[in-house]
Amino acid sequence: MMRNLSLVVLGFTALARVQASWQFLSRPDLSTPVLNITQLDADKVAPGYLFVAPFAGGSDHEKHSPLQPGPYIYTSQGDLVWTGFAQYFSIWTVNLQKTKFKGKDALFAFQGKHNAAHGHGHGHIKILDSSYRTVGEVRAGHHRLIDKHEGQILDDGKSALVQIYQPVARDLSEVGGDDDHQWIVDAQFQEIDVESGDVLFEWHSLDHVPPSHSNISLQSGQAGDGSDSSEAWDYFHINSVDKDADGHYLLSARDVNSVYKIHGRTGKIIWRLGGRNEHSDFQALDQETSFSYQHHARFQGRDKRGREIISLYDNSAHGTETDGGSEVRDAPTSSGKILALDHKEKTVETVQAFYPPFPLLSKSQGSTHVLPSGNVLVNWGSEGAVTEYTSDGTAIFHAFLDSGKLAAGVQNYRAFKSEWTGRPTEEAAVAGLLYSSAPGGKLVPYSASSSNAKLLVAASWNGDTEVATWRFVARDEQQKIKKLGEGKRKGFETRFLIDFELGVGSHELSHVRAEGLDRKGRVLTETRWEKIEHDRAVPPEFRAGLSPLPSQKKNAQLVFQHV
Ligand SMILES: *[C@@H]1O[C@H](CO)[C@@H](O)[C@H](O)[C@H]1NC(C)=O
Ligand SMILES: CC(=O)N[C@H]1CO[C@H](CO)[C@@H](O)[C@@H]1O
Repeated sequence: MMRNLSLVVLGFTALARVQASWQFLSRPDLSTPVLNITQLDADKVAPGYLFVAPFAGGSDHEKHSPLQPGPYIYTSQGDLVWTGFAQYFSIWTVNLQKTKFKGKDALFAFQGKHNAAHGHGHGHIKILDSSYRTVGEVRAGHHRLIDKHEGQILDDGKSALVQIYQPVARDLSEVGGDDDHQWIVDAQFQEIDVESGDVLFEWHSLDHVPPSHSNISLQSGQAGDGSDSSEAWDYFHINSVDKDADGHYLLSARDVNSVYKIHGRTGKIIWRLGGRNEHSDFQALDQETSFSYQHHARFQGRDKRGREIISLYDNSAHGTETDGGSEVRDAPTSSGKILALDHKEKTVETVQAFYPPFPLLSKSQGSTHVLPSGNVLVNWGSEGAVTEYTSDGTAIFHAFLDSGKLAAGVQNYRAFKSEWTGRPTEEAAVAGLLYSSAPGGKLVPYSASSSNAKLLVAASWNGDTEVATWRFVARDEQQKIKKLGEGKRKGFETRFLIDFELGVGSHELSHVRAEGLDRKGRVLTETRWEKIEHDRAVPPEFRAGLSPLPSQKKNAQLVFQHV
């Protein structure tokens, strides 16, 4: 039984972020990546949140990595908004982004098995509404397995683009194969009717691009040696598919260093843009157009001169995600690129390139998201970092996707920035932790014999973007309710430290509860009554002395302050 506690005064201290395992008092189950933001120009970054899905590169034994790889939403300040780890997406997740589905904002991501050694993954796409409930799933048709690289929800959710890694046995003698080396990947994509699952369009690389165009030979073994279906030679490797208003498709094929525009009815190649590949319909007007092993090609409309604009992520490097295979390096760093194609002159010119603020060269993965504001978010793939730029190529935000000793192995396939309103159906969480205080303001384990106590309260609501204020209440064993106070929401978890003087007052507080209020003071959520814990270890940031408390009159009205 607790001793009588009366509320006296507040405690306050400003805190640095801590280790992943001590992040959230109300959610000790979460060990989410802690972004290491090295640059932030808050006035220039585009509005919206970061959508990422960091995961562990390499083997678990050799490298550290996010402890909970999964889809995440963060603010540009590095505050967690939503973790989709385990509860929403399991196994392995990439390509988290916002879309429109049946007139409403929605999220989607790929979830499936990851085969890092072969650079592919098999699974399906899941669509969540703004309350994070599953509202749709996309699978390939015609007995095909969806690969991880592309997923797009088009036209308000009517159709989806998916890409397929289909091993087939062929005579490969023209490119050095023999009876023991016959397996090749026929890279495919499908447009699927989301509601019915019907295949609306299907395209096969082997019908249009010969294996001899590949930039990674069968003999090199770097894209499979063709010896069996799981070692099928990935001569083409589609890693992105886009669709324009005319109904044509844009393909990025990494292993031919090329981007293709595909006719939306006939499937014929309308044009091909070879980066570092001699098979190209365009003459380069500058050096920077020569990309290789690129990702994420997207249509960006036309410019004033009528040129067709595309964006892409230029890796300029190749290697497997497990560090196996010898690496190709074509440039000092990777970059985001916007290119202009002049169809009259048959030329390609660089509109803007986006170079990393650190020497990042990604052997795999990567994306370039051109935002509505004109800012550009470049995601450095295997290097586990993102940078936002103004349209002239000035870096205004940079973050590594994990921190400290966990940062080393982190990778992220794509990153997006979008505005988002999250109204979770998941329950909000609260914690009430009782400690004693030692001279100098340190928190020490609670002892019933000390003359004071401090109650640390914390609340969070995974995925919520709307709570502006958290209000905390406590109750005693007789169900009598005592208001503790309220204060502004601060990040994913909002914490307050409350000083008590023991032996005064009449409340034997046993449970806490929090209410989340929106900007207009309406209650959006209520946590359950959670038992006040006496035996939780002191969090690291409270083991040192707290900054001195602002002086308050005893029994003055309780004022809440953040810790
Ligand atoms: C953040 O990144 C910078 C640049 O790599 C590094 O020097 C610093 O140690 C990192 N900080 C943390 C907390 O990981
Ligand atoms: C067949 C082909 O286009 N090979 C090219 C592959 O990429 C290198 C640069 O990394 C070029 O030099 C080759 O011509």
